[in-house]
Amino acid sequence: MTSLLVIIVLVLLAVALWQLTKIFDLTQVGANSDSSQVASDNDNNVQGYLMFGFLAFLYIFTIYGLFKWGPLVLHTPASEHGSLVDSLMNISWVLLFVVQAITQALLHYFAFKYKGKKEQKALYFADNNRLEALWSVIPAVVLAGLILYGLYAWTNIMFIDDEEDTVVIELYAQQFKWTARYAGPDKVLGKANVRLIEGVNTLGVDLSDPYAQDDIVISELHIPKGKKIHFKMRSQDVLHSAYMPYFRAQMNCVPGMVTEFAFTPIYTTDEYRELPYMVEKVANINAIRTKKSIELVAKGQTALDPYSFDYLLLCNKICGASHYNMQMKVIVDTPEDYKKWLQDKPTIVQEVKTAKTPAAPVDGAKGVDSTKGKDTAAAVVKIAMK
Ligand SMILES: [Cu+2]
Repeated sequence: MTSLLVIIVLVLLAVALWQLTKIFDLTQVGANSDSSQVASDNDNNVQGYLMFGFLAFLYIFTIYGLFKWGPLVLHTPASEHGSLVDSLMNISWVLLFVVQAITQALLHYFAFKYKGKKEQKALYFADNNRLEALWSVIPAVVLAGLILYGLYAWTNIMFIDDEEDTVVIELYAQQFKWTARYAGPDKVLGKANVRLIEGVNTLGVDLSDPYAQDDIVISELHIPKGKKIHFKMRSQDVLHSAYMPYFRAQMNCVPGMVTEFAFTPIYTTDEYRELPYMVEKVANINAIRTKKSIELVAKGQTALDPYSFDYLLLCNKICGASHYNMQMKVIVDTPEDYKKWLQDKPTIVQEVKTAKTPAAPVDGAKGVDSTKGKDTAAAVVKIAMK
């Protein structure tokens, strides 16, 4: 509502200004001024130099942006194929910069050089085959090169060898959370259907499917370093997009179909935290948070917790009101730690069985749930305060 009022006020101000200039023009009638609508040499000169001014603005803003926001781009990739994505991106950037710098300079220089002059007539020619061939062939060759390299990168990244020993994990997207399902030792995910969703079986796993017997459903994603992780994505409701920026991985999650992406992590979470650039980044973030905390405490509010780096699985498709907070922590373990973490996890079949067995009326049993609720409530309050 406030923004609407601001827009209305701005529009009214603009109208008022426009009317004022009209009144000013009227007061000038009869004075010795040039009211002709045809551009004079002087007007053309001004326009010519303004072109150069705009060119300078473009260059200065580009250089400023490079220094100001350049360091914010993603740094060291944490997956095997990540460097391939990065080099494709970097080649595209370099090409864009070079082409942009040359074409903008030429465009604005010629606009200045051939600015209108009295008594000067424009030379007319219908076409020039050599020129047209030149400006068609060069972009065509460059673009074809880029596209071919992109295709080569894409097929390389998307190729999943069925014979290869991979960890198969399902990423289940729904408004607004992620759930992971591990395929277990048989490396095959059991069938699932939305119609089978009931109680703790939140992913609708078909519990009668032999392949589903060893499936494990979990809300925190652990993956082992150095092993290919084969993700299969599903969505319960709308389009989501599984985005793991540090692994240079992104894939849409589409209701009614299974999409896939596979990558091999090359740094454990702990190793990535120790990378010099990350140490520096985290120190910077924490310096900002400390400063903010001092302000918060002065106002009688709670201080912010210090930040530590974690890989995240984010949703990269605007899927609703809480889209911004649709995320899951991804922890890359050493293969040994991963094994240890996974070994005592109950399968979904066991979980459903436990849920169905009538629990003895012990006070503690319900207590667990209520604390969980409190935790979530506390988290919501924290987010709202941020
Ligand atoms: Cu989403």
